[in-house]
Amino acid sequence: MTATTGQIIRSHGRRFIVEADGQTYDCTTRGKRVDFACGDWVDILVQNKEQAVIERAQERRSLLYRQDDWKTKVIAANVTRILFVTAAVPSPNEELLGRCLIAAEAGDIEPVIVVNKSDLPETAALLEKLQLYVKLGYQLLTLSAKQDFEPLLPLLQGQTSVLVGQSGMGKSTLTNALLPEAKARTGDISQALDSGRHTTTHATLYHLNADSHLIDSPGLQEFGLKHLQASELIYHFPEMRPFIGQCRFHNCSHRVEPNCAIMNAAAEGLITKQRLDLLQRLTQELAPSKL
Ligand SMILES: Nc1nc2c(ncn2[C@@H]2O[C@H](COP(=O)(O)OP(=O)(O)O)[C@@H](O)[C@H]2O)c(=O)[nH]1
Ligand SMILES: [Mg+2]
Ligand SMILES: [Zn+2]
Repeated sequence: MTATTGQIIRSHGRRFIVEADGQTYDCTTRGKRVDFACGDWVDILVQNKEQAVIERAQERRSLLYRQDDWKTKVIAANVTRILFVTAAVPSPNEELLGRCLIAAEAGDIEPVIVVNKSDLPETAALLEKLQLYVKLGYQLLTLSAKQDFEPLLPLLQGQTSVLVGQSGMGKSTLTNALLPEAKARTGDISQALDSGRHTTTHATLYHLNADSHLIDSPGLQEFGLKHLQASELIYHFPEMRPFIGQCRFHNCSHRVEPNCAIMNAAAEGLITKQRLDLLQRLTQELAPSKL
């Protein structure tokens, strides 16, 4: 048996495909550990031409989680860029965008809001609504996956990117455009399949070129934020950072306390109501027993 190092390029449940020394190995883990993710660099012990055992993961640049009612699962490691794909149709869910930006800030991953389906006339109204996020300093790119996805290419170069967002926004269409050989499923059938139990923890890493990679995972439509502390949340809201430490109580939950600097700033119009609402909802979610 030989020890070597490789990268997980596919995960489904307990099975991992690792690329190492120009080959791929079907890997199991010691003690049925599942806390490895697509994108992880791992030390493996090669058993034969096809099989290996994952010994350990190397230090990660970042980690993204998926959350369901019961469990948090790691889905993608070492991602450097999150492309949040949205469109005017179907109806976009702004809560998901808000949560995605928190996950990105917390993981020190650069988010880009990709407004797809620019060919649809309803796009103008969506862009107006998203100006809030541009003012907060986030990058926004408008394109049509069907007509012209090229504006995306410079943003992918040199990065390990992941496309996230609600179903129906065009993630698979974009993936297909970028990787014709991937044949990600588009349309209604894929939505049914993607929401199935078995696919949600799947993830695949594709090489766009030697320095640029794309991780595709249906499970990343639902972010896990449970690994965050309620008290650190305001650090992940850029517009709230100037008010850190200015609340009357040092352990302020920014929900009910008098002289809360965050709520005062919202009352003065320096923080929008929807962002304050998001902070308060997340604070309650992350520390329900204390509040
Ligand atoms: N009008 C328009 N429709 C698009 C565009 N990109 C994708 N779609 C359509 O949107 C639907 C959902 O796309 P899909 O890629 O499956 O979305 P996903 O669920 O995010 O992977 C499909 O019917 C696509 O043909 C676009 O740029 N313009
Ligand atoms: Mg899809
Ligand atoms: Zn406060």
